[in-house]
Formats: sequence, structure tokens, C-alpha cells
Amino acid sequence: MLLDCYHKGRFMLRFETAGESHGECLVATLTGMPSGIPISVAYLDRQLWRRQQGFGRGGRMKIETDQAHIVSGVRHSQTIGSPIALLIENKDWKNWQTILPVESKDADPTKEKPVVRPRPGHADLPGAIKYNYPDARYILERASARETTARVAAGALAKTFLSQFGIEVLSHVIGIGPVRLERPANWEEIVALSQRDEVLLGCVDSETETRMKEAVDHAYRTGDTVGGVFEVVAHGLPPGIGSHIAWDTRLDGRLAQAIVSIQAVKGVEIGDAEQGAHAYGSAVQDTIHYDKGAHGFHRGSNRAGGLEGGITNGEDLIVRGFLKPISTLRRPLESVDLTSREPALAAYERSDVAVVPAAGVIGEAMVALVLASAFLEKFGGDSMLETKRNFDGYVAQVKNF
Ligand code: EPS
Repeated sequence: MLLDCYHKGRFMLRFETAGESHGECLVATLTGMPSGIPISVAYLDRQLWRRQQGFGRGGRMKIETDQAHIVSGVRHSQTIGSPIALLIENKDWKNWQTILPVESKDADPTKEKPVVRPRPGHADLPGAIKYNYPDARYILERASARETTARVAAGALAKTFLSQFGIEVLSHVIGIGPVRLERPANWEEIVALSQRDEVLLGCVDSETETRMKEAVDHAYRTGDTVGGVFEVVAHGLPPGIGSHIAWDTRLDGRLAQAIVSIQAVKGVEIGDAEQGAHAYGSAVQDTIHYDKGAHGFHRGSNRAGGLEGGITNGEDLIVRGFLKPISTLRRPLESVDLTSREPALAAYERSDVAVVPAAGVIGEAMVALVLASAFLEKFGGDSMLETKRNFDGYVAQVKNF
């Protein structure tokens, strides 16, 4: 399906990642960006830093300092239209070179680290069965959320592109375990949060954030893990991105796929979907208003999360991701030993306890990649000059609608 769309030229932006948790590096490629987008490696690295933050991250974050090493597609600080490829080093690789070597001749069999007691909730068991391995080592290496480093780097390129049109994508945390943010956050608060150099749990309300920390502390103390909810907001979008005409052009569906593809995310919500399902229509739809002076429509509320019929309506786009607690528990659950087939406690390997703020940053990247693709599908352009001309023409058309 996806390939079919590429062939029809429908999806303008192609994005792929490669790499494993304890391999040499992560890799991302992004194909379809127009030429002339100003690129700052420092900005990419700041997004990678944001992904590493948050109370509840594991020991690995002390080993790694993620940095994007761009190897193609950018010259003299600008995109040149060719595929962008970038690498992010795994500093931990030096400790795994003989455990997971590319060639068997470089292996040290005494150092093997098979994972034979699959973790409930992890890709370990279905992956081992599907790829026909007696243990889950190779499965967890790729299933690992370490892969999201590459997503965030590519997403930072998409965010840079969107920012050229006044569109910004950010996130914040609205739930950790049983603790929820009980009030709406405004855009200025979310921007201020993204500029902080110290990140606790990524919540705009400090009293709620303190209670969120208590929930993570409880998980630490009891050898447990805890999930939560992040909210991604895209600000400054024009109406008309995405389309109602087919199931796979609807932006809501594409965003849902992008968000649920993030490790540990089990659910997605656009606007106030859950609340709306329990209410009557009159309390759910966003009333329509027109400002004659500004020549623009606006809404009395934004429960739709900026999307109607899979098309942006000019309000902020609001997408939430629901994370289950991480499946690697220090106090492990019942499982089965794959070698003996006897009951056994699940494997424990160094891990995180809570990752909701990091997942929010990954959510931003995924939303930005989907939006950048849908944006290019609408406006096209091989150079920024061309894309901007097309965009400006459309904005003028909308003003005169
Ligand atoms: C990591 C995410 C988690 C970390 C990982 C780095 O991955 P996983 O989904 O496999 O639990 O635990 O670090 C390790 C695997 C490790 O060796 O500590 C990330 O986001 O970078």
C-alpha cells in the first residue's frame, strides 16, 4: 500500500530508519525535501537532547550523548534536494562489539547474551517465534525505543521545514500513571516548557508535575514501571492540509498510525475524542465564527483537535499518545524459559521506568514528518522558492475565500 502510494507520487516524503539498540549507530534517511531549507545541526542535537530527558530514564542515558551526523543531502547549512542521510552513534557499541558483531569471526562466544525468558508486553516472544530464533536477543535489539533517536533527528528536519511556514510542533505531558493534568495548557506554556534546560516530567503545571514525580518514585521503589499520556500540538497550520477524499489521505488516520507506531504507545486520541464519545453532539462540535476584519474563520472551541474530515481547519492540531508502562520490570512477571519450557520469571535488562516526556518529543517528530509530507503533497516544489510561492498563493486564495 505504502509503496503503491509512493509510485503514484502521493506521499511526497519518504522516511526510514535502521539501526539496533547496541549496534554501531542509528541511521535515518529522508527523501523528498525541497532544496534551500536552512539546517542547523545544533537544532537537531537539541531535539535529540530533549528526547534523552525526563525523570525515570535508565542508566543508558548517562552513557549516550546523542548527536546527529549528517552525511548527505545538506551542504553549506542548506538542503540540496537529494536524500538526507544521518547517523547517530551508539557510544555503548564499544561494550557490545564482540557480543553482537557483524561477522562471526569477530565474536566472543563466552560473551553471548541470549534472552530466553521473554518479557510479557514486549516484542520478545512474538518476534522470536516469527523470525525463528531460539532467543529474543536480535528481536529486542530492533524493537528497542533506542530506534526513536533516528525518528527524532529526521523529525527535526521536518520541523525545520514546517517552521519556514510559521508552523511549530511541540509536546507536553498530561498524564503519568494515575496523575493527570486537570486544566488545559496554552501554547505559550508549551513553548516555555520546550526551552527549559532541566526537564522533570514535561508538565506545564508544577504542582501536577510534583505529583507525577511521586508516581514515578513509587514505580522505582517497587521495581515497577509507569506509563502515561503526552499531547502533541501543531500551531500555525493553515486550513486545508490532508483530505477527506480517501481513507489514506485523511490526516487523522495518518497521524494515528504515526503515533501508535511509537514503542509502548497503545492508543491515540485526536482532540477530545474520548470525552466526545460519551457526550451529545451539541456539546462536542466546535461552533463556527467569522471575523470580517481579519477575513478569517475561527471556532468557539477546539474539541475536534484542529481536524474535520481529515483536513486541518486552521485551529491547533492536537494529538495524544497513550503509553502503557514499559514492559521491562525489575520485579519481573511470570514467563516461560524458551530453552526448558519451564515456568520462569521474565528477563530483566537495564531499562527505563517512565519515558512519557521522551515519547512526547518522539510524537512531535512523527507528527512533523506526517505534516511535512501532507504539506508537500499539497504545495509541491523542488526548491523552497517554489514551495513558498505555491504556499503564499494558497494563503492569499484562502484570505479571499
Ligand atoms: C533507549 C530506550 C530504552 C533503553 C535503551 C535506550 O530501550 P528499550 O526500549 O530497549 O528499553 O533502555 O537503553 C538500553 C537498551 C540499555 O542498554 O540501557 C533510548 O531511548 O535511547
